[in-house]
Order: sequence, then C-alpha cells, then structure tokens
Amino acid sequence: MSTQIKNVDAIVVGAGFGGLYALHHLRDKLGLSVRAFDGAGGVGGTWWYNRYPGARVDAPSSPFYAYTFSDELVNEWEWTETQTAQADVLAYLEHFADRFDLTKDIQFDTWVTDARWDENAQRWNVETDAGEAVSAQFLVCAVGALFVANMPDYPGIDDFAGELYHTGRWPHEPVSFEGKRVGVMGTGSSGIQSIPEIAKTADHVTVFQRTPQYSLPARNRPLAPQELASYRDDWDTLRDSMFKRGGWPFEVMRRQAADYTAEERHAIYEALWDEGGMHLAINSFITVLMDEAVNEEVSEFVRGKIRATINDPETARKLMPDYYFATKRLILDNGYFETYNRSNVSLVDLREEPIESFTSTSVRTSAGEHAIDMLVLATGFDAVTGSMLNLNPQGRDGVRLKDKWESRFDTYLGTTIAGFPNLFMIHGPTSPGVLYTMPLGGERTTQWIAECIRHMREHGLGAMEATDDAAEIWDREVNALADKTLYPKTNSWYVGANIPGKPRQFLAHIRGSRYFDRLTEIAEQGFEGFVFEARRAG
Ligand code: N01
Repeated sequence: MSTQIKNVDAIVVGAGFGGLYALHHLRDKLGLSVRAFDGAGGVGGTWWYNRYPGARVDAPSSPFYAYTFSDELVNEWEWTETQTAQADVLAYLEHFADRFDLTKDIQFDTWVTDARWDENAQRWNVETDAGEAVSAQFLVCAVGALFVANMPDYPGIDDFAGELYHTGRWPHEPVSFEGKRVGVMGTGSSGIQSIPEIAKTADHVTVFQRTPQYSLPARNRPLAPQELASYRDDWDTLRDSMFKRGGWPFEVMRRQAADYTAEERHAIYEALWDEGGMHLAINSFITVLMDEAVNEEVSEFVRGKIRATINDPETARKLMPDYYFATKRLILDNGYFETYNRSNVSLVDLREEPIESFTSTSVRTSAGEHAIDMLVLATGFDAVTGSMLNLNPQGRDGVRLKDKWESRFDTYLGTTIAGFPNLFMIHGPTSPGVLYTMPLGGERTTQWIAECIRHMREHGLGAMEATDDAAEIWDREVNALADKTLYPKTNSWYVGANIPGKPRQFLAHIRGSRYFDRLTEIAEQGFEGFVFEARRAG
C-alpha cells in the first residue's frame, strides 16, 4: 500500500490527444505542477490501442486532425496522406510528447484505481495500481470517448479456442491471417476499415453483420508536398475557419434541396461521391440530417452505389442500409464494398440468421455452422461515458459517479459534473467531443479549463462546482438541439443503444462552434452556473 502522498496541482488521467495537450498547457502555459497517468505502455490513447489492420482517421485528416496551437509544430510535421494511418498519428503524438518534454511527467502502465474528493482539503486524492497515492487540487479526466471495449455476450463465446482479438485492443505483435478462416463481427468503422485488409491474406473471411452501413469512399491519396505547403502558408486562415466551422476548415454548402430539380440534386450527389470523404453528408443539403425526405433521397443514392458495386445480388441485398443516412457515425472506407466481390469473403446477416452459440471452432447461427480459426471483434465501445464510469470518482458526500449517472449522464457543459468539484472532463458526455475534430476540441476544452483554474487562483478560490440547476438547463438545451435532427431516432452508440441496459440519451452537442463560443462567454461573464468556495487555509 502507499506510504507517502505526493502533492501536485493537477492530475491528468490519460495520455492521448486530450491528456497530452492538457499536461503541456497546464504545466507549461499555466505553470502548474502536473502528474499524468495512463494504463497504456506509451502515449497515444486510442491510437496506442487501435492498431488493427487498416486503421486510419475516419475523417478528412491531414493536416487538420492534429494540434493547431503551435505554428512550429504545424510547419515541422510532414503528413503524407489525406486520410492519416494509425501508425502516422501515433508517430506524431510521440513526436509531440518528445518535443514538449512531456513523458517525464507521465507514468505509463499505471491505472488510476480510485479518485476521491476530500471536502476539507478541497483536493482530489488519487490511488494507482502501482500502490501510489497522489493528491491534487484539480483532476482532469482525458480518459477517452472510445475506450471501453464492447464484448458481445453470446452463449459459449468463451469456449471459442481459436485466436480472438478486439480491434480496440489490437496486439502490438504482428497478427497473421494467412491460411486462416477469419470471422469478423461488426461493421462499424473498425470492421469496415479492417475487413478489406484482412481479406487480402486470409484463406476466408466471414463477416457477421448486424446492421448494414452507409460507408462513403475515403479516396485516400498521397498528400502532395505543395498541398501541405499551401495549407501551412494559409494556416492562420484555416485555423480560424476550423474554429468557426465545427472543427474542419471546409466551407459547408448552405443550400436547400427544394431549390434544385431531382436531376440537379442527383448530379450534386454524384459530384460529392466522387470527391469522397464526408462531403456527401456535410455538403449536399443543409437539411439532410433534419428532413426525412431529403435524407431518404441521399440514403437511396448510397444504396444505389452499393448495388452497383456488388456482383452478387443476394449479398447486395443484405448490405442495404435502412436507417437514416449519417445518423450513425459516418464511415469512410477504402474498398469495403468491393471486398465482397472476392471469392474468399462471405457475409452473414445476423438479423436473418441470428447467432445461437459458439463452439471451440465455429459460430453457430440459426441457419448453420461457420467454421473459423480466428474471431475479430469489431464490436465497438461503451462510448463517451464508459471510461468515466470505469474511473468512477467519488465526489462530494461520498457519491460515486456510477450512482450519479445511473439513469442519466448529466453534466454541465460536458466538462463538469455537479457534486464533483474541481473535476474536469475532456470530451465528456454532451460536449461536441465525437462530433467535432477531437484534437482541436481537446485543445479548446483544455484552454477553458485553464481559464477556470486561472480565475480560481486569482481570486483565492479553493473549489469550483457546477450547480444542479445549471446542469438541468444544459441537459435540456443539448437535447433540444439534438431533437431537431434525425440523430436520436437511430439506434447508435451516440445514444448508447449498442450497450444493453445503457440509458438512452444523445451524448453529444451537435453545434461545436456554438458550444465553444458559449464556453468563452461563460468564462468572460464570471462563470455562470458555477458556485465557488474560498480557499481554506492549510
Ligand atoms: O464500433 P461501432 P467501431 N453482435 O460501435 C456491431 C471511432 N473509430 O469500433 O450497428 C453483433 O461503430 C455493431 O452492430 P450495430 C469512430 O468514431 C475511429 O467500428 O450496433 N454485432 C456494429 O456493426 C467509430 O464510429 C477510428 O447493430 C455487434 C459494430 O459491431 C467508433 O470509433 C477507427 C454486437 C460496432 O461498430 C466506433 O467504431 C475506428 C453484437 N453483440 C473507430 N455488438 C479512427 O479514427 C456490436 N455489434 C481510427
């Protein structure tokens, strides 16, 4: 057990994009003493774990899926592709940690096992699985929105004796598919990115699909040096646009579908499809995520593209998505649908042929037995809330987060929780988190947290806490925004529908730029919605 308590100003949990920046900013810009912990063996967070074949940023990335605050960093890092591969993102984060001398303040391979608020001392007491005790005035949770693996619970799955991997916990050693019959369960981003890669060398791939997906062509390509140079030359303007436009610098078309003929609309969809990336979703028509008829037209356009790609009509039928286009997290692929034309790939539709059990060598469905040597679970995560609940901090009056969040994930501004003073979350529930550019979101959230801390220090304050009223109003506001869209109507991880028993709640703020303006206003106007306690002596 721990013997000596180490005191620092702030503890950061997590060393991914958010945690690394928090450590840098709070330590080097605000002058705090900071200790960071991560259960992984190195920096990177999600990029340390998700090293499955084909893993790439599932958004238009280079050079925008990166930190924006340092011109030097922007100018010195050579991005090579438009859709950055996992190894390159990880190398970038390792470079970032070296460049800003961060690793000396991070303890890797260390899990925070407990975090308790001490009301008298106005501090967080943290314990780790290394037997240490650390105390800090501030606890910054950068624990990752997509971290806690969702492991399916089919009868007999533990009896499966072949190789078993989850894409979100991929081994660091090479995994060979050669000569193997591989089952892949799950067709979200991880499944759709990995299936074409696995199929290149596996003897056979059987895809177990529960929900067919809309996936758009990523059109990944090398990033020409002159293209990167032009981004750098124009960096100030681009960064400004990222701030104004939901995290990406691209101009969004604000056109209405009704102003165009059916033929013109179709030509628009074709052009956006050819352009690739997320353009069809964000640049077709302004109401695509609100108007069922517009959404259905785009949905049908994508279904047509899938039909035209797949040779076997029966496979094409099983691949037809039937939820509102873009209301699950959009997927960008590199040859996913084409992969079904290979002779070594077959598709099992779990809605027609549910899984009944596993044996040591096979998956048994209602229609028969599928022999496999390896099972790849691309079944996703207990998203947005899972890792905070894992940490399960204990706030005021001994209340644990698991109890506080039993039926609703209430926060104030997605960064703080009533009853948990001086605790801040990066990408918490009801922040724009997963709908925004995550590195930039992490930067802006951290800068706001730093403003809170600066304010407290300047005014001799010991504790800052959201009020219940503010949290309630915030919850209503975030929901009202989401309810104007089709998002909440779809069963997705955005609403927690992928985890049996999880309370249904839309977990993201859908207007990133408005959200960050609001954070700024709240700081400028004296932190409305928070109560402060004076700093106690001692
Ligand atoms: O997980 P998902 P993911 N039986 O939840 C199915 C980010 N990401 O890891 O749709 C059978 O999207 C489930 O079916 P259904 C990105 O934001 C980023 O792919 O729930 N199937 C679905 O098909 C992404 O959105 C990057 O019906 C089961 C799949 O498994 C998020 O992470 C890369 C099942 C899970 O899809 C999550 O993506 C990858 C069961 N019991 C991911 N349970 C990069 O940027 C679940 N499924 C690198």
